[in-house]
Amino acid sequence: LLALVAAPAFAADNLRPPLLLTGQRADVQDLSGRWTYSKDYYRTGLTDINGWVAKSRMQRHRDLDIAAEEAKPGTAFFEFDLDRGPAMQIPGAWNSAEPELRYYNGLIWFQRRFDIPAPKAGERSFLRFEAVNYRAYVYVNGKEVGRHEGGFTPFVLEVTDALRAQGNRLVVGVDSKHDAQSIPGEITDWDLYGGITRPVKLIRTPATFIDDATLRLTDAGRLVGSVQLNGAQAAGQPVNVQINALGIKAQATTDANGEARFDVAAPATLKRWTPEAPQLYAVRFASGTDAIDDRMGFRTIAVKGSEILLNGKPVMLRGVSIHEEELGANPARRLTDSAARALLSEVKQGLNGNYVRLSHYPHSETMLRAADELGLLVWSEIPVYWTVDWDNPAVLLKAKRQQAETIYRDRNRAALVMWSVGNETPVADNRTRFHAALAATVRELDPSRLISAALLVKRDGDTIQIADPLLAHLDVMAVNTYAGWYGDDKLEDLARLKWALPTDKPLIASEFGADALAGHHDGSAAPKKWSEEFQAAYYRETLAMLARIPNLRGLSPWVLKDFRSPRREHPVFQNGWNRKGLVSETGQRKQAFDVLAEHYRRPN
Ligand code: GCB
Repeated sequence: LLALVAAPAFAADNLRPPLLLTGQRADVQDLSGRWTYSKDYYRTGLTDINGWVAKSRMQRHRDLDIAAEEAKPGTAFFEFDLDRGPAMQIPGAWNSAEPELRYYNGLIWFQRRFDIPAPKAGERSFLRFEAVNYRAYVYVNGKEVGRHEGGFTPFVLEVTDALRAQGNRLVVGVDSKHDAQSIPGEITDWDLYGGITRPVKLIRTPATFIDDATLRLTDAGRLVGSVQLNGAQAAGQPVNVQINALGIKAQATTDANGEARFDVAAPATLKRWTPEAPQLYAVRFASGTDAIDDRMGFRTIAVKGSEILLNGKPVMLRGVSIHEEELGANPARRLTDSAARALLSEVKQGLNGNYVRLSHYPHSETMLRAADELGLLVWSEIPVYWTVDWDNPAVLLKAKRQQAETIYRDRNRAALVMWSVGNETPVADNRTRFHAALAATVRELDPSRLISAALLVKRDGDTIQIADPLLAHLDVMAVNTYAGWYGDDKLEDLARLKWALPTDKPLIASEFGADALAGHHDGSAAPKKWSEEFQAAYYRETLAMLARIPNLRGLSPWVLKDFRSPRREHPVFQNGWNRKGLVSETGQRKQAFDVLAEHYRRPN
């Protein structure tokens, strides 16, 4: 008998993502800390290849005290014991936790034991995972409570009936393996860190609770939003939204689906959020039995002709691309608030920036909240990167679901102005259909923000073009250009290159860059690649070339910090790192940093 213990059947075809993605709640138990783990290279804990007893002796999710079983008279026999396993800090990627796991790519089981306070009558409990890379199989006290696919988006599972007062056993199988049907696919130019990379929280709610709440400023000067209740008493309930600093208290009643809508005039005292003055307001959404708090800014964003308009005024995006990787010699994909602020402060204060491209996947909520507070406009991207299985509807659905989870999580962040539906995907009909469908989903779920994608350029002699039908679906053009680094152009050739753009939409140079090893110098008249001098000269020439494009409205060169990439194996200069950072992995600034900072200091 070939028994698949856990066939990979993930959530249904439903873009309404799980619950509780937004806002801050009162009754939350943080499950961060030391989790034990057990490696499962052959996935024996998930599959019983031929019906042998291997199944029970290797299934890590079982709710068993193995030491006690072994102490009993008899022949107890197990080949794991998560209660006595090694431990690592969660959240955090395993690649950085243990040298032997640096390039581990596969399944690892994690366990966290915890107690809970006695539940009040009718109370419900949910586990909220902020990110597990890439697939998660979740068990509570031996019972499967859910699965999730997608390494950068949150998911929530109800565990009300699975919990007990003491000694809860939460076991999560984490499979980092990417494949032809995953998003992203198997090959990326970054480290596909595996693990429970963002916090896990146990949330307790009343029987009927606020599942989702949103509010935003419209071009017509209205504050519009909604509250969604979940539970048996969701219909016909009074709810309100309150902003004390603005004297706002708006009431509404939920409809048969538990949803209530708000639409009130924004008072004249409202200070709009801008990068220069990132005003946030304490907002409280309340129902009869529940309340959530948030800190939110209000602004508008639009495109008119070649202009990007922030609060109705043209804005030039002065930024840089960043990966979600903390500063340090052994970074983990885990971002504390201070790690996020350290990266963003380099953009804001160091580079004189007002913008970040959070590439190539949704970054943690911590990063978005830090951008809201520090005053940096944000581009958020879905990891449809290079190539995925364009013709497979199940893969498109995965992309849409990741996009929906990100939108519901982040739509209350004023900093976030643009959704990118992909990066450097080669032009072809099936690929364009895929992206167009994804863009349509974004428009439907969040019509208030701009849509873009980082496209590839086409070279015709000395002319650079964008020949991409996807442009018709985008508000803002964005291109990655590496003339002078990849390819045959010399730096002095860049002055000759002409840009022939197909539309007058605003253009963002979403990437350009060159590698340099921090501290590696070449003071000659024609510095060689890998030196700080070459990188600085490349920046000067590229910035001069881009400045000649009339509809250029933004820059996010590649990249703020050197980042881990297993494809980069030059033994002198790379050793597993992409060296296009303006700072080294530990934060040492290279010469090009000052070139860009100086460029951003000049008036637009
Ligand atoms: C790109 C990719 C980015 C790479 C970069 C590079 O175009 O979008 O993910 O890391 O080039 O360094 O080659």
